[in-house]
Amino acid sequence: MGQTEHASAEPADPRLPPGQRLQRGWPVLHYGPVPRFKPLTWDLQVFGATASAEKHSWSFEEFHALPRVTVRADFHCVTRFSMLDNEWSGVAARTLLDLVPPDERVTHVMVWAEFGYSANLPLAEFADGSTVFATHHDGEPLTVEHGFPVRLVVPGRYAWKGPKWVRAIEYMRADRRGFWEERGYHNLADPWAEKRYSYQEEPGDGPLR
Ligand SMILES: Nc1nc2c(c(=O)[nH]1)N[C@H]1C(S)=C(S)[C@@H](COP(=O)(O)O)O[C@H]1N2
Ligand SMILES: [Mo]
Repeated sequence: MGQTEHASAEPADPRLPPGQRLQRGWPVLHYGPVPRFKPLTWDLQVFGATASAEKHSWSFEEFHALPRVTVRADFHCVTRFSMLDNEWSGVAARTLLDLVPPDERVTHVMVWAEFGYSANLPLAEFADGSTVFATHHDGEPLTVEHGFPVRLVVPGRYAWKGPKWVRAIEYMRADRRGFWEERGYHNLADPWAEKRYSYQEEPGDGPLR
């Protein structure tokens, strides 16, 4: 490749992971229909291997009374678009872990959304301070297409690891694949290492399919 070619190319934004391009505007992307929000029956549950062995659930009002955080983060979809510098506010996953502790054998969580969509995460990634159950984006309440009333945001992973319309968190003592992880996407979903597809997985990256 010649010098001139290099000079004419726009310098890549260092916040863009390999193979990603910038997106203007915010596309809507999901599998299946948009759920209708039912305020009276909506809850957010924690189940599985809790330390107390009990399930926990928050009503819509209770969830909205929890302590809140704001996180600035980039957003990377595996279909190669990225949006930089989003402001998400909501409840830190860390806060939910403190309120409903997992038992000491928990290694992973499954985050469940309406209609059975799910995504698995290592407990450490879930517990990271940047992982947030977001109700707002750039100061505005989420629209229903973008996950109202609450979606998960996991800045260190491709965006499919962030279910929209979250309804439950399952504490797990072993890893298990979520919706896309069962359908050909990489268990780890690290955008910086381009861990996009399950055929790239090394032994130990995830449970067998
Ligand atoms: N419930 C649910 N959440 C989902 C998805 C989905 O299909 N269902 N798709 C994921 C994918 S692949 C992406 S890129 C983002 C897109 O979020 P957006 O529509 O707000 O841009 O949502 C994620 N969360
Ligand atoms: Mo995506």
